[in-house]
Amino acid sequence: MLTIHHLENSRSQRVLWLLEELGLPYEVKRYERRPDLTAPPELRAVHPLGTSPVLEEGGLVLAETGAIVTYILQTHGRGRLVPADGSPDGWRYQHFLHYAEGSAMPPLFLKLVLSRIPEGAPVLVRPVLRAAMAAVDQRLTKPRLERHFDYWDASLAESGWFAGPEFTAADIMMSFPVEAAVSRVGVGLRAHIPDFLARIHARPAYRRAVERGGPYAYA
Ligand SMILES: N[C@@H](CCC(=O)N[C@@H](CS)C(=O)NCC(=O)O)C(=O)O
Repeated sequence: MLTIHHLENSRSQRVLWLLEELGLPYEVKRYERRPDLTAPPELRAVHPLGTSPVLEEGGLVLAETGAIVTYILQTHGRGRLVPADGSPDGWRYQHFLHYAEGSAMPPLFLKLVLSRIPEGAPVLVRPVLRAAMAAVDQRLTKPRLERHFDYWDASLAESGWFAGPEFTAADIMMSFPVEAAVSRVGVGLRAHIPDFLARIHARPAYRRAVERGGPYAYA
């Protein structure tokens, strides 16, 4: 039996969703965030990185969402949710599988960190820090994020999905950056992004995964 170590309100929601799409049996071990929003120390006992998701099956303990998604699809997927290997859509799929965590999430994470720094500082220095962080955001994060949002919108324009004409696991991987961007930043007037979110949120497997995973602020 597959076990997923799942942190509430986190990117590991995608793994539960993939398992629901494939109709596979699995066990969820849920973890609550600490007040500072970090993962509880018990996750360190599961994997040295102490982050979520982590998959366990047999003797395997695997961290990193993209690797977990690939493992599930290669071991249990029977060819579902992946375009033909080596085809143009297959390479688009590989691109978005890696891009989601490797390129899309870092500026979103930076944005989150910048917004939190002033709140953790003594009250008197907060206004100065707020101004400084806003300047960093304007110069560094905002233009980069705008470029990513344009890229997502253009990528979705053709079929409504990220990797070819069908729904694939690339859409599952991209769901978290898109959800995080819409809820943390707002993506402005980009036609295809809200439509993508509405379609994934309406999928029965997505709804079932949210029920299994518990609190998820982005659904
Ligand atoms: N790139 C990794 C990121 C893992 C990660 O940072 N997970 C977050 C969940 S959103 C986490 O566990 N955060 C809690 C912490 O860092 O203490 C992946 O996709 O698995």
